[in-house]
Amino acid sequence: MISLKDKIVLVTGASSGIGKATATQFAALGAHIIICARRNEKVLTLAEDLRKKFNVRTYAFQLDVRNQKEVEQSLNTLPAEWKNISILVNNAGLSRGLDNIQDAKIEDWDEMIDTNVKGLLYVTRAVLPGMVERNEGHIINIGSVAGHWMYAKGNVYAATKFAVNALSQGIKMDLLGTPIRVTSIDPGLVETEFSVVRFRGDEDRAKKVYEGLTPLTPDDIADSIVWAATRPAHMNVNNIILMATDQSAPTMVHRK
Ligand code: NDP
Ligand code: 8X3
Repeated sequence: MISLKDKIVLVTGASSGIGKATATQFAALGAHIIICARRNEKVLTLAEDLRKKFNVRTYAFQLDVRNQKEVEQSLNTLPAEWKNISILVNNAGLSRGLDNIQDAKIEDWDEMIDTNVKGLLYVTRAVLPGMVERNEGHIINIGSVAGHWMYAKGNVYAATKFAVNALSQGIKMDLLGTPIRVTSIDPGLVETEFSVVRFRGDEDRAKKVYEGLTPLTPDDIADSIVWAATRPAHMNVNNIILMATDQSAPTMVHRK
């Protein structure tokens, strides 16, 4: 097992849900944590909490992963003590809407593609050269069961997660011969702000997604991320698909 003590871990989209739980679990194991999201207050507060609770160093900043210049600028100008990122968790992502393709809003497509695919690429492109230079690193992408199974009206969101799956495979191929590892963690239903964001603040509609079933929790996903990150160096966890016991496919769920 690899120790996480004093490793530098960057988690994108850490203001909520899976990203927040992941940053917390890495800090609990002694890693120093870089976190970012658009809601700066939330990442600043989390950074402060983790520093106090786990006695690790933390560094938080505002970042919209869709803005390539901002991504490049913020990651290329990290203070020297933060430059050697060992683990990158590409978690920032979202879904917008649940509509038939013929009715969907073009801006929803743009937002999902720009965040889930292009944002992940921009952050990876900014961090990976340092890993290659130091001959050390692990890229962990958050995909989805929607990157393995289509579902009606999941069209563009699922397409972005199929793309994440393809990128995880492709990045691993491009890094063959280096010790850098690449993992895709692909969850089913996890209760976070995900559905509130998908339905643009409609809390009632969001709650219905998880009604009568026991969804996964952000900590369930963080556990699997930490597990993949702590395997011995010769072992690459390519992909973990996780579902609630009450789920068998994206829209096939058991409700009490
Ligand atoms: P949340 O909505 O709770 O968290 C999403 C995080 O992504 C927030 O911190 C948000 O921060 C950040 N984010 C969104 N857009 C941007 C952006 N443009 N720039 C920077 N950060 C951004 O949802 P989850 O925790 O559930 O989602 C995390 C990941 O898990 C996503 O990739 C999602 O697709 C994936 N996933 C979620 C599942 C679920 O059922 N919940 C299942 C499978 C995968 P902010 O708004 O402050 O920028
Ligand atoms: C989120 C899970 O099933 O809503 O990636 O697409 S699902």
